[in-house]
Amino acid sequence: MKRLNDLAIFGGRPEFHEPLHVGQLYLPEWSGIEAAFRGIFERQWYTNHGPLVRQLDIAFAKFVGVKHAVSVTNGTLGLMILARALEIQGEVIVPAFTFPATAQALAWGGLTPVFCDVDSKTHNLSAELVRRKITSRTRAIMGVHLWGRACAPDDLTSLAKAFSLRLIFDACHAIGCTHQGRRIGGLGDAEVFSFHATKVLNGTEGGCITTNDDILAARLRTIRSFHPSEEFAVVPLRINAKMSEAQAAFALLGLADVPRHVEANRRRYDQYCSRLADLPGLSITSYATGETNNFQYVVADIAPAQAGLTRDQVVEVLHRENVFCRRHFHPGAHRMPPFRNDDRYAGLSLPVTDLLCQRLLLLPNGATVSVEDVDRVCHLVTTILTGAESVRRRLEQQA
Ligand code: T4K
Repeated sequence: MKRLNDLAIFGGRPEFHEPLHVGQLYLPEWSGIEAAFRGIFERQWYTNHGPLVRQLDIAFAKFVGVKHAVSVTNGTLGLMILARALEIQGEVIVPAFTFPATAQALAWGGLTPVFCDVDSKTHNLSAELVRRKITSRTRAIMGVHLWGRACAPDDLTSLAKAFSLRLIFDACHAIGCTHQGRRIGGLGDAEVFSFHATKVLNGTEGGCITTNDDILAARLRTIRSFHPSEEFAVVPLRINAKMSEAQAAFALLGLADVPRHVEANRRRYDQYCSRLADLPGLSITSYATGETNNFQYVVADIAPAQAGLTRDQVVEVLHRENVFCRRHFHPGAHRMPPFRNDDRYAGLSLPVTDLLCQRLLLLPNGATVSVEDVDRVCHLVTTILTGAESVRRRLEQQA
């Protein structure tokens, strides 16, 4: 195991020969992929609502416990067409502390995101923060279940009702996660999941909108395609947001594996928590004991005054060791184009978002991260933080 002077910033060899990424893939068994693709080739039916997409719509609705699941090309398109299907126009309150797709999907639909700060403990919107942003122009609230933690669904539902607002959730992090013991997916008017390659359930790319509203589901199914087989409702505008059979094949195989992957994620998460428990200035984001999380995200908070290093300095040293931990999310969505150059957002103060953007980092987790990998990453982090002063001096010399 490395000592301080063996770190790559001091001239040592990187701990990992190959990059260790945060977004590790959850690959299905090769035999399953082969069988699924044989079926696709034999049917010669690649897209346009083939049998695998239909099967996935049914299977994911059952998995989540909702009436309807509408698979789409990816989560971003899911968010875009959901806003369109609900005919939302005007302002939508969203957290700034999220992946940029959340807010940019609204902008694509001609909507105006109103950025809201998040709670420092949950990293999510709270009803109190949202209430302060509601004006006569507000039409909807879009919560994000960040790190798979439910985004105040009960309070936001009451608030949305009181102000006659639409309530939708970006559930892209929340596959398999629960709120009050029930799987996330049936909250608000509808929820949107991502099946991106790095997600615990993935279709390489992909996404899915879930809802209990029959009329909304019919509109979504019509909007997602120009293909005549999918006309269920009269809608003003359609788009090609179809999922392909190849994507559905991966997602169906992955769906069966979710419990196994979640359990393995949880073991690695626990390992990080116990190995890094006593480091001053570092804490790992916790998940509610009464709920299920997918443990995909191991989120470390670096408090610079106690740790002796900033989050960015820790990230730099880990990158030099080939550990590609991520600064999610940096910067906040409000500080990215197109919003950062928009006068309407000038002077926006979101102190918790800005703080989290400076302090959080994601550590590697996922199917291909071994117990030994976690041990080595934890050892590196421990070496870096216990030698914080020397590390900082070294980084300053190299700057
Ligand atoms: N809302 C929220 C809250 C979201 O988090 C996301 C997506 C969305 C909406 C939009 O959903 P989608 O339209 O994407 O379905 C990744 C994912 O690309 C993104 O889907 C995800 N959230 C976000 C949290 O993470 P990046 O830019 O951080 O990571 P990316 O794609 O570069 O992958 C991370 C690392 O994983 C890479 O550096 C290398 C490794 N990797 C990645 C891929 C794709 C592999 O080893 N193999 C691969 O095939 O966004």
